Amino acid sequence: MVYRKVVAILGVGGVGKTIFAYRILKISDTPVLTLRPSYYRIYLGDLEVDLVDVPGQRVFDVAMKFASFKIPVIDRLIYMYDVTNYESLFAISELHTLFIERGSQVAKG
Ligand SMILES: Nc1nc2c(ncn2[C@@H]2O[C@H](COP(=O)(O)OP(=O)(O)OP(=O)(O)O)[C@@H](O)[C@H]2O)c(=O)[nH]1
Ligand SMILES: [Mg+2]
Repeated sequence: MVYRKVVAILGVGGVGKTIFAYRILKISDTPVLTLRPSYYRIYLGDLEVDLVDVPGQRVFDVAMKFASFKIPVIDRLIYMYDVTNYESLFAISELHTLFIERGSQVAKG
């Protein structure tokens, strides 16, 4: 039995989402601006993880792009911020608020 989980990486532009995915996959490239969603598959024993790297620069942009993918089930969210950029930390809470609002709309509909 293979278990499959979908994990999305969220955070504003430039916080290191793509390089984080690259590190996990041991890809040594330097990432360029992410314009499209990228899916990376990771195998951990009998767990199959689809890591979703989300494009977008500002909070609303990231949230809208993420919503537009219409991923049916997301098991985990990874929120990333840049420790040298205070605003990118606040952005996480704004992103989470937008995500919860969207989630409750889906639940109501
Ligand atoms: N050395 C080092 N470089 C980092 C780290 N995080 C990010 N960077 C660099 O910062 C830049 C932005 O990182 P990305 O991984 O592209 O950031 P992103 O969140 O995917 O940003 P988007 O361009 O919006 O997709 C890249 O040039 C990375 O090489 C880190 O922890 N260590
Ligand atoms: Mg990126």
